[in-house]
Amino acid sequence: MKVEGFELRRVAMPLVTPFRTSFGTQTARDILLVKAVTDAADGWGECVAGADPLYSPEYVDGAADVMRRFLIPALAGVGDADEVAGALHPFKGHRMAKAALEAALLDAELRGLARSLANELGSVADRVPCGVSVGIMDSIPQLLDAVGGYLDEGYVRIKLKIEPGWDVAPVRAVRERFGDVWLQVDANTAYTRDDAGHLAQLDEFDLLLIEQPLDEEDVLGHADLARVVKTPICLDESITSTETAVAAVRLGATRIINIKPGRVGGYLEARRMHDYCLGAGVPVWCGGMVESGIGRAANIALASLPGFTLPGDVSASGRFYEVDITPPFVMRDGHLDVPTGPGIGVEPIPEILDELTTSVEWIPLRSAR
Ligand code: OSB
Ligand code: MG
Repeated sequence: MKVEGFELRRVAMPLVTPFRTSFGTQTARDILLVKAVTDAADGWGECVAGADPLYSPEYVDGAADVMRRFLIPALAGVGDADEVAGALHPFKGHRMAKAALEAALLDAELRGLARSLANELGSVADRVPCGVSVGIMDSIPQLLDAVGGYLDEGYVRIKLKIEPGWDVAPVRAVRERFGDVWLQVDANTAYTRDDAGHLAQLDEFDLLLIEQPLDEEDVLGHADLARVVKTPICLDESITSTETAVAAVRLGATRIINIKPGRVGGYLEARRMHDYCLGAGVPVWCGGMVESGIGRAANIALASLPGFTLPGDVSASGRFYEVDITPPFVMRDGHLDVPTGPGIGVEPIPEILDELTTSVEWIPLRSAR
């Protein structure tokens, strides 16, 4: 495959409702889409970096900068997606930017071969169960309304975002109202080691897991916390590679892992992490980053691998977007169908994409071949 260059496109997508987490409130996504133009086919990737470096050190303007300044030039001479991680390895971090470039090349390559990403990754299912991530609300009645609405739609698992001051009471209220639904919480690093006793109060609610209670660098703190709290700890932010996953599992810091392809540097690394976890008996689930249909399609493919035994933050397009840039993913019976077409199986709808686009930049590749 000869790569001619990459189009970097920014897309502004309003959310159906504000999404509040312990690190901020989002009302729209400023998405960086990457289109790889090759002699095989064009391919699409989505960069999941947020507008601000609040979830991870990456942010969307920084991702675009590192792509154009360092990453894309380093891809000159790369002939297929397998070679991307090696070519970009000298550059530290910036995994979300790297993941988007690799995803675009992988999509192009697979489209050229008329093979689906799901097949390529090792999919074993034709549909995946849908979980939903529910933001922090102003009041418990408002939260109960939102959760009730999602359960009526068919979501099979509820994740509540928590932070100090919004934890035990909302979890108790949801448990009391909705009975034994699959329920878990995500703190996005909002607690400290001193909160161990407080977090242990969540044990009585039979949660599937507590996601990333402490700072992302405090892996040891999670291991200590796991000896106080009975509910399984699941790391998100702390896990940036298969190597960090292995270390966290061995330390006893995490019993379950949230795999987000952007956070770990791409779908191929995500598969590697999955393979390790499957072998080690560590359940995994597919995280979400409020993706458009481009990233969502690829996440659904990943979530259909055999080790993804827990429902992911894999929701319908309508959970976040009134209008998606691809044909919307619609939930049926609490599940989404795994795309079967070439590559990620979906493409942007040109008129909608153009309407939501805020800038486009073409970066040609000076190929060494
Ligand atoms: O921690 O899982 C997270 C969204 C943005 C940043 C971080 C997280 C989230 C979610 C999202 O919880 C969910 C989704 O895309 O469904
Ligand atoms: Mg999380």
